Amino acid sequence: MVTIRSVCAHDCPDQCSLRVDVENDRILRVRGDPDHPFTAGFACGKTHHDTELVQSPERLTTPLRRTGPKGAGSFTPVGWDEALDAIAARWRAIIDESGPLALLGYAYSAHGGLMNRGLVNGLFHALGASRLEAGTVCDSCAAAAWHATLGPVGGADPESIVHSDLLVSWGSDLVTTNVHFWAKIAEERRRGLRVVVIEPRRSRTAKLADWHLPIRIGTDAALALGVMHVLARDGRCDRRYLARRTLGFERLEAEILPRFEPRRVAAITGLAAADVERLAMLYGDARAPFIRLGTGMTRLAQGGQALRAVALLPGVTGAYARPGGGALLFTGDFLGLDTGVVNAPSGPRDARRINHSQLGRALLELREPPIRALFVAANNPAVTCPDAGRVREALGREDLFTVVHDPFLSGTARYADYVLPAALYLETEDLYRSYGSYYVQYGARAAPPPGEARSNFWVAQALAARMGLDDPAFRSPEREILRAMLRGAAGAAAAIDEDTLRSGRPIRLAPAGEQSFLTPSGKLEFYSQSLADAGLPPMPDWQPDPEETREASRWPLRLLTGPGFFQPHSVYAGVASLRAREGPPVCVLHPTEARARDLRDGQRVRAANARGAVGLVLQVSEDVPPGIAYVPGQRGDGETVFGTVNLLCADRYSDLGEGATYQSTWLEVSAAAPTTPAALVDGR
Ligand SMILES: Nc1nc2c(c(=O)[nH]1)N[C@H]1C(S)=C(S)[C@@H](COP(=O)(O)OP(=O)(O)OC[C@H]3O[C@@H](n4cnc5c(=O)[nH]c(N)nc54)[C@H](O)[C@@H]3O)O[C@H]1N2
Ligand SMILES: Nc1nc2c(c(=O)[nH]1)N[C@H]1C(S)=C(S)[C@@H](COP(=O)(O)OP(=O)(O)OC[C@H]3O[C@@H](n4cnc5c(=O)[nH]c(N)nc54)[C@H](O)[C@@H]3O)O[C@H]1N2
Ligand code: SF4
Ligand SMILES: [Mo]
Repeated sequence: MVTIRSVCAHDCPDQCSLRVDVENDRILRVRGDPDHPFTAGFACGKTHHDTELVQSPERLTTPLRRTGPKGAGSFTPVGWDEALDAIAARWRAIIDESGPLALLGYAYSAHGGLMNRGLVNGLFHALGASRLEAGTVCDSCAAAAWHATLGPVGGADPESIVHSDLLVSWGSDLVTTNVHFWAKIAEERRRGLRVVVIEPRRSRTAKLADWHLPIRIGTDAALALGVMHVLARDGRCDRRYLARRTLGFERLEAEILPRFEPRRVAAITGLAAADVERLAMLYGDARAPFIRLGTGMTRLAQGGQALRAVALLPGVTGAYARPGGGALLFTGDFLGLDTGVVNAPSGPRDARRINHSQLGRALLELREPPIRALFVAANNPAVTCPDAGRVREALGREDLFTVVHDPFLSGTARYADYVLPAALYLETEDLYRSYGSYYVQYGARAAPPPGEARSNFWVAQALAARMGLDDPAFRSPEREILRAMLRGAAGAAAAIDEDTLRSGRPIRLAPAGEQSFLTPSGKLEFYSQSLADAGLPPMPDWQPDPEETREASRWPLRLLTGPGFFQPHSVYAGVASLRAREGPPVCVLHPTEARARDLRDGQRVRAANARGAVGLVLQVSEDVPPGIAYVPGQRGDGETVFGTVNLLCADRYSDLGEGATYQSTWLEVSAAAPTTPAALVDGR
């Protein structure tokens, strides 16, 4: 038996270093790496089961060609050469007839490696295809708000929590999605660190907090502005820091803050006015308060304003200047590796861009040229994209040539003309850059993939060869590409020693000193001229959203979306033990809402609105407030009673970053019919 050091490639801020026990090319065990300061010797409850993920009997082992109607899931095995030749021939014909913009191909985040994600995107970049504006289903709203406020810089180092006296988890369920940071927090609590959680439901993290503020969904901007109001009123702002490092606070103070006195903030947020005062006091008193920003508050119509307002708070008290103070959304912008080597090896600088969260609409509506060929890797849009009904309708287009590369027959793969079997990350080697801590690491391949499964990297190179592309990235092995990425590096990455990196040891590259800002002014921007120039509110504010108000008058419940603990999105759907631990796909209602509808815990229910319907199992719990239907994770049709939750969500954009707005969804929940009519399965 040998033990191989690798890196967890799941879409997760922790990016654990892993120890993988392997015998005769078979993975026996996956553990956390004690030699990584952040991983701290344990893998989470999901990845701990990655032996089962890798060895799942549901994995695909050969390429497949469709033999039945789209969506039906009937396929016949074919060889790689046959599949790749057919795909390349079809793409060439489409390019000849309609030009390369008629192609859309991408890899998304289910493999977090810079090469396995980047090279697939590089293939389509080089072909001049339409480009996916990726991340709008996830964090583009949060990122745009952060950028407008601090610029493209990484936030506070999570390891600086050793200097903090207050941790505010704002819109993040850390115990579920950032468990290694939570472990550090737990350690520091013994030393007196206090923990405040701001979030609508009693999440796992909220239950463990010193203080949980059950804020009304979508009102975080009002709370942050209320805290600023109190700090300014009580003379607790750091005026020296404000003058030195920030822009526009006087205007905010004169024009916006007067409207956010605690009584009004209480009415907006559903919290008590005394709680707004108390939060301001706690925050103002803290020497080094650390705010962990989550994307939870941004997945709705006015999410950008929310994150922007909260990210400004440490500027008011000068916490951004102190070790252990400040805010963390992502660390990812810190490195400066030359990722263009894989992402954009050649091809036009600009091409038509397609928003990920409006994928269905783009596939149905775009003209000149319409999208005629789609390639999807490491993403399951038929389940995880908003307005999944429209995505499915589009995937059902007879004239759309679809290829899906996935380790499993995902909901999306069922619609493909060709399905290509993917290797899982433990079967690939790659370079990883964490987005939740300041580490970079090279992960080795622990075992070969089963059957004929192949990595994203391999597929990108094989298709590039058939399409006549000869950029070095399409001809070189991983290690040469790694060298090229380092050669072109600027900033922190320029200091990386290649041999240390290749040895598989994690390398820490954290910024030193106080928080830097890379906005146009070089300061933290309470007032953003760039937002004003784009016709957006230059200062954070909170107003009711007219469309949400209309929806709320039509439907009694609002959708709250959150992370599944053992079933995040759909990537672990092939692990039977994790499915069992997560339990059936649920809709959680407060007892008063269940009683009002005469519904019982454990009963099958139909959650529906004008857009669609999903069949789930009811869980009755006081952990969610009245007026809310909480649906954790995005479980596929094979697991739910029928449908999937994104059939209910519109593809409307958030106020900043054109992100998804899952939580601007209203609905009703009722008893599901004992037998589900087939018409309901697609929710339309
Ligand atoms: N186990 C697990 N781990 C994961 C994932 C997963 O699904 N499961 N997903 C991975 C991915 S892709 C991502 S992007 C990250 C996400 O990680 P984070 O960005 O840290 O967000 P989450 O932990 O998902 O938490 C979002 C929380 O916000 C709360 N929330 C919802 N609306 C509001 C609101 O209006 N205001 C406030 N204050 N809170 C609100 C929700 O109840 C939820 O608990 O996690 C990654 N890790
Ligand atoms: N309602 C609602 N919808 C949401 C969210 C929400 O909070 N609420 N969260 C959103 C967020 S934050 C995100 S990031 C997205 C995530 O959405 P997706 O990107 O669709 O994530 P997954 O469903 O986990 O995984 C996608 C697919 O990648 C496959 N896969 C795994 N590893 C590999 C690999 O190495 N290579 C290839 N080719 N395939 C691989 C998996 O089998 C799976 O089918 O969902 C979004 N959708
Ligand atoms: S915590 Fe995140 S990075 Fe670590 S093993 Fe789990 S999924 Fe992977
Ligand atoms: Mo995400």
